[in-house]
Amino acid sequence: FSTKDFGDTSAGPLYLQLHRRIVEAIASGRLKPGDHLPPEREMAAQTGLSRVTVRKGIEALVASGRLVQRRGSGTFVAHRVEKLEQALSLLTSFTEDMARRGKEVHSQWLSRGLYTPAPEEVMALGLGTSDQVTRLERVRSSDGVPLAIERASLSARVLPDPDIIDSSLYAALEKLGKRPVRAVQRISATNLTPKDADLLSVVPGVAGLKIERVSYLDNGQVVEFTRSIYRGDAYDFAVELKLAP
Ligand code: 16G
Repeated sequence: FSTKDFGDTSAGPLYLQLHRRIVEAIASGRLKPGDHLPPEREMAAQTGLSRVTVRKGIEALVASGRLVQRRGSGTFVAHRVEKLEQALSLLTSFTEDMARRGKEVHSQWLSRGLYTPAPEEVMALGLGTSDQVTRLERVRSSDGVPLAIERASLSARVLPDPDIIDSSLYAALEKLGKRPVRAVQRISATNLTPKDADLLSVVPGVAGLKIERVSYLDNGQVVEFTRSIYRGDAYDFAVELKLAP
């Protein structure tokens, strides 16, 4: 942008002119998802607008979800997602779901290791007093768009070495002969915390889905207890219903 782009008072308030220019730049592809915007001070110098006007324009774009602000690292063009229709009755993994859609999976590790279990992990996994838990915490992305934060807990007896997971947990379990065949899943609404919103590159407070999965082997043994936060605007869950008996 340059100073000659602004100043025509018949074109409406200056912050809306800036807003419009940025929307046009995104629509035309001049600004792409993930692009970093210059700091407010630099944009003010470039456009000849005051910092207050620049801030107002940016705030309006953040509110409408076109831009994302991450604490400490600045303002970015948001990733817009198409809704993914996801069948609820099939026990699939993130990697399998994305492969079926022809999308590439990327996982950012937040942590992984062996820990002393928390009470809810003891309950869900049916652990004994001296059992340890393997925790895997990842941000899962599809074609570069972060969609979910997954926190999986497994008994260390099922998965003693967290480092054997390459990209897919279910593929690793398959190799160990422990691929789950049944699961109970619970879904509830949540507003993303600032930290989770940061990890998913969306604005804090937007709708998210909290999904909990407990999966089992054929013999009834629990395999995983996974708590995930999914982007609320990215998924459309579908399930077939039968007439109640
Ligand atoms: C899915 C599961 C999660 C499982 C993961 C394994 C939901 C809500 N969660 O994302 O429980 O741990 O798949 O994926 O569906 P991976 O094999 O790609 O690591």
